[in-house]
Amino acid sequence: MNTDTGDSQQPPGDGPPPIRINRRTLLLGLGALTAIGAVGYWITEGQPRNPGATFATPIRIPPLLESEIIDGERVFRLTAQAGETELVPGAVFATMGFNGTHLGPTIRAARGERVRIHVTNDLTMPTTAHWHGMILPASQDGTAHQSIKPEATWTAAWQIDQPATTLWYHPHPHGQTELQVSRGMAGLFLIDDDASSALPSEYGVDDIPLIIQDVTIQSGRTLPGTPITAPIGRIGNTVIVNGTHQPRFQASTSLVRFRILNASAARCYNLELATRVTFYLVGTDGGLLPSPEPLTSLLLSPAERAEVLIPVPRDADLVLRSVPHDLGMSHGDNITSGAEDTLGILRITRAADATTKTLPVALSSTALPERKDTTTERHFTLGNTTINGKSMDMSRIDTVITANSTETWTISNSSDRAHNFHIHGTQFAVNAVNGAAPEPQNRGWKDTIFIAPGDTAELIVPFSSFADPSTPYMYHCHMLWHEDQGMMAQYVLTDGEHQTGPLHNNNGESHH
Ligand SMILES: [Cu+2]
Repeated sequence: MNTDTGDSQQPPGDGPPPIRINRRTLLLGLGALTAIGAVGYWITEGQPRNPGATFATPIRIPPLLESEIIDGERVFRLTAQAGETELVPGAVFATMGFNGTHLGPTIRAARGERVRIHVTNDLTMPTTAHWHGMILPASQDGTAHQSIKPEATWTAAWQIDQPATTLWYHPHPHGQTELQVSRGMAGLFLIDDDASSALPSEYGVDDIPLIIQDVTIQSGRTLPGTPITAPIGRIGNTVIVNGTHQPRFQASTSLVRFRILNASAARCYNLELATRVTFYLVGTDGGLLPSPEPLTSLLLSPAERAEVLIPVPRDADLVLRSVPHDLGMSHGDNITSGAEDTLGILRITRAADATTKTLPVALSSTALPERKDTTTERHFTLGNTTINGKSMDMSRIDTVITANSTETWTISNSSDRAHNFHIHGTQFAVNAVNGAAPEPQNRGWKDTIFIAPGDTAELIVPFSSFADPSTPYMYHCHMLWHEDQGMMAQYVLTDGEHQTGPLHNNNGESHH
């Protein structure tokens, strides 16, 4: 039995479905996948193993998106495309991406810059481009209210005014987000400022993006639209990172900054370095921490990001992996949701001539808002696929908020399913989880937080000055099947004088 695979023992799920599998290559390259599927459960409960130890494919690095300065704005161009990509040796998948057939280029801009991004849709279905974690006017946010029809182009423009961090972009079409994101429509959006240069910041050298997704290999069979077997959505059985199967990164420095994004539809990853080697959290969804926080594990639910520093000593051969964790559901639901899996993510080795870098002692971070700053308190209850008992209605405003105010949002998960909670147009602070101080990974700026069944999170949410009573922002579960099922609601920012509505769509213009 080959236990050095990065692949789990889940039953087949979906998306993206492989459309062609070359059986011979698959057998050569993946060895015992089918056998693992058959005995699966025994492995996780049984012998110790170290998936990832033999990973050998150099990890792909998404290219930086080129830009040009026009009239003082940094101008980018993205094109949504579909195609076929061999994500796993021998297995060709139907995929989607930006400026390519899978994933998207990394967008990079500095705080204070004005950016303008033209997004053209070459898909055969409507899409959108949402800038996840960005603080910007709702009309530029790229939700289903800014739909881009096939062959149309939509343009977003705003001034970046938030601290250095790792954001991302992905489609947000109502009911189709899981399909498009899990087929590969995801890219990073990096914001730089003076403070972030204290960290390793040479992109692709010592500043490495890790976009983690799971796909499903179905041993020679194509089964599009297989049923969902987990209460949190479709769980793949094979991990890819930046579109690379079984990746290895050869470090050319003794300290590497990884910007990790969970771009999976539903799977959560409990990341650790084998075996329990300390790494350092330096940034959360929306900014840097005051100082590096030593950790031995880190749970990332879909859409969450973490910036970590990993020391790579001489002769290092490290494995970043995901290990079993508790999503707070029943044992059976945890298992079908992948929480018992051990998965190799990335093997990290060091070049013989690597240069030495030292861990920074302090980072420059911005102060988080506090409960005493808030003027309004709201409560949200998460059901199986509802928020406060309601399902998404694009024509309904659920919450009206005064621009430039800070509110306390208390989110309770009253269902027996694990969820997370994402608020558009803001970065918030986590004041408490179940009445206690949050875990280190939730002590910085956040835009998405994991909320287990029975848990309650108290968020301090500052809202921007971008009042627009007719264009809503969303808040929703970022487990994409839940979101597509309608686990989403809308808020508008008003200046306190103007009433809301009628709702306005800012869709892309057609070419013809
Ligand atoms: Cu959910």
